[in-house]
Amino acid sequence: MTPYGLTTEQRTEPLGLGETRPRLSWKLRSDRRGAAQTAFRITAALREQDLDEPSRLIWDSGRRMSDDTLLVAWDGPALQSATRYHWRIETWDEFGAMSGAAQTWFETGLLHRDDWSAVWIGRDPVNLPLVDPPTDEERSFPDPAGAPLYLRQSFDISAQPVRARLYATARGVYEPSLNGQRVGDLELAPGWTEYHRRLQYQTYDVTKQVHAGTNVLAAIVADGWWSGHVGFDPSRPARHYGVTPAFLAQLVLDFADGSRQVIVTDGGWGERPGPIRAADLLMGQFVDARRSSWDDDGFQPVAVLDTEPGPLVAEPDDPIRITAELPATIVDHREDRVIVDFGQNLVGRVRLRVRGAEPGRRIVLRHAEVLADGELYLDNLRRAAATDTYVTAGGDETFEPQFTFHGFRYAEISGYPGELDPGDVSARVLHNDTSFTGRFTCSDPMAEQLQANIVWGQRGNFLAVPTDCPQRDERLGWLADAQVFAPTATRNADVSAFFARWLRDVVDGQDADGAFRDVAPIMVLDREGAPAWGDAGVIIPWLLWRTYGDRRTLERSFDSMAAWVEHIRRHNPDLLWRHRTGNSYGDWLQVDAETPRDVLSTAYFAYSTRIVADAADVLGRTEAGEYRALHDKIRSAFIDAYVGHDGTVEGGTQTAYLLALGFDLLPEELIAAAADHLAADVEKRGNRLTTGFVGVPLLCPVLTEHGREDLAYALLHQQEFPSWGYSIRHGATTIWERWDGWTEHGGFQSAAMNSFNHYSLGSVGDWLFGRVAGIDQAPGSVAYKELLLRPTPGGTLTWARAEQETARGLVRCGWNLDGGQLTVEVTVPPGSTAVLEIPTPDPGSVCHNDAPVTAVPSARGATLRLTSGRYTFTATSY
Ligand code: RAM
Repeated sequence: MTPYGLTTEQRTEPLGLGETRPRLSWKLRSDRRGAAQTAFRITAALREQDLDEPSRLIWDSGRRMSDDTLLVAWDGPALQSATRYHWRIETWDEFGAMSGAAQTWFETGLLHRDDWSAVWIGRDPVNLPLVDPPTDEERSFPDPAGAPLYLRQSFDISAQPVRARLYATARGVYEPSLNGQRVGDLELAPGWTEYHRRLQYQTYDVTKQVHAGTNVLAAIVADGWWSGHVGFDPSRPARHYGVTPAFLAQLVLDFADGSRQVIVTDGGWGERPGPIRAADLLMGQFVDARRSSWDDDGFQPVAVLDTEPGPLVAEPDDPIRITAELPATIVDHREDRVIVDFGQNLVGRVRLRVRGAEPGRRIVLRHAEVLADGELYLDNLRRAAATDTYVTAGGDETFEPQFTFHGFRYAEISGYPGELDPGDVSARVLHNDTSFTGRFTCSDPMAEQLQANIVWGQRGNFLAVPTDCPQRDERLGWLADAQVFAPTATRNADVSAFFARWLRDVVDGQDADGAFRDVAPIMVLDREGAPAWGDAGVIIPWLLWRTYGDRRTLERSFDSMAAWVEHIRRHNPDLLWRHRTGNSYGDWLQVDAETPRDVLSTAYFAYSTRIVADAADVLGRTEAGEYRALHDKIRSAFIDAYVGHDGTVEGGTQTAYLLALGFDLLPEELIAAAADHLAADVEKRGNRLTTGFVGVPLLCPVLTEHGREDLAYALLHQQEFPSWGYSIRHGATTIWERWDGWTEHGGFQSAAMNSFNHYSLGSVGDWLFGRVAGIDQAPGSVAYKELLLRPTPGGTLTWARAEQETARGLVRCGWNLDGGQLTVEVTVPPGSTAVLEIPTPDPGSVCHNDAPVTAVPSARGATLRLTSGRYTFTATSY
């Protein structure tokens, strides 16, 4: 049994950590039946080789008799800034034998305010227009704060440092360089947070990029979210945080003799405009390559903007990176323009190679998710120009914008000199670099395409914050979208640190009355959150606890979670949530089935209250009883107001039933009747759904839970409108915002709101893993300690399987039907146990490796209790 996958603060080898008591985790791997950790020991040292020297350890936890593997808090000496710590984990197995060891490191960032001596520099806002502003031709969009800043400073050092770190951030987005070479591989740093509350700095190891002699530290800084266009409000399109971008950096050089030299941003730096004449996240980038980047001419002294570094925090999660590059095919070629297809609706930008153009040729790239009559369909981008322009320098050149991103599958390239070779154009995919380790596969290509569409929606929209969409002038951190999709996201990737970080924005956005907002960071919409939107502030911390065992985030969020529930209670003394519902969106983008808003909101009120009660229990808070009692009262109020004696739920929509059933809001004796009403509605519509964002995550899970997996599968396989299959049949490679984004009968939905890359309706992914393949955890389990494996053959599938890297290790579950035989294969990681339900009409037929096993007959087959290990069972199939 070996430890692997070591993380510090849920990240692999983080550079520049801000937590003063970081939490250490490891996973376990073993093929042995019943493998489990019984004890562990953590040791830490300042140098890797010192881990082998007992006298040089700075921390030794001693052997702790514990099965903990998750988020064990640092208990060594107080951490110093800018220091690398190596730590090793040793584990003991169920026989008490030492079973394995592994090691890793983390490095602290600048932990204290006075570690910073850098000051903010930029262009004096008063003189902005004077410094070579972009011409009308260069600015493809209104209201630029000026061309991006090219900032630089040279410095001399007498020796090669043994260690060099750059700590940097921007008001805007930045790309640092040293001696003409780009530093790091981060994109759109510092990301987007509630900037006036928390601004993230990044840490770079630049030891190999500095040398004895004269060096030049430089950065390009563009508007980004700070001063560029964000959101959809035409009356306030840009400059949400500030008028002009700025830069803050500190380069720390440590020499072999123990001395240290620090280079900081200050009034001695120079600034001038460069080849990037305009750059904006929504609008695009304009590059005039004829202008030189960094030669000595024309640098003016910078303005010192601010001496207080402000609310700086170390970037706590995986940064944005380029994670893939997709090739293009040419789909249309006319005189002066080519349309290329990357085969996938994606988020990122185009990289283009140009050979032998004359200087000054203007190449324009426009981007679209879909084509209409062979041309780019641009209407749904609204105000987002998503246009990149390159003016060639001449020669052999490669263009790729770095301070913008687009949501697109197609690009139109005009002005390209000569014949475009498809090998000279590619799409580069951008997102927060969370590790995608989940897999779902099955015998139905359409269901596999659905899974691919879900994953691509996640990739494209986990960019700085969980966004609703990546292409139009919106791209906001909508709370409901995030909470309905979050369980699915955890299947596909490790999103623990990503969500924990974004939750801080959610909490920062809470108002004095306890209301969360609809979006975080707050942008455009500064009103109280709507039902199912604001509730994300309660649901996601709980999800992170359940999925990853992240108790610290739950603790930090608890008061806000309770305050949200109190906010609702205060304004709704009869416990039906009808007042202060913000911009109540209802079951957003449902089809032809309006769920009464108060049914939806009251259901969510109950659900959030139950979570607060459960969270209080976990945290040992005294409020648990009070919230449980409140939950019971809301539930009674819900039943009195909305539930009929025949199990009907007010409104009678699928979503009304799904909320009542899924959130456990029905009296025991009416559950079966309500489930029948739900099933009848699906059947009456010819196995069609009506659910919007709020209902859809519950749809297949609730049907399956109540014995109607036949209908859940019918919905999965449905290809008529509205369904996932309908969009796939019409070429979707991502999840659409609306079921009717495009239909045969109506063409495109209103361009006023029609994204083809929105993850919300992809929340069915949790069911693909959880029920189709069968990986879930028992109700009270944390971080998949007690697995509930329920492979569920159905529909036209002949096999399905999923793999998921849980916080404790790899879980697998899959099944295969062959003739009359069902084979079930599962992997349970060390330390976890599982309840496996094998769906068979004949529990006596269950065999393990051909030998009969005793399985307990249960309602839906045979139940087995498993310890860790890999198993293959067979049984008679239905
Ligand atoms: C639109 C988007 C978004 C949704 C809001 C209510 O802007 O569809 O995803 O959350 O409306």
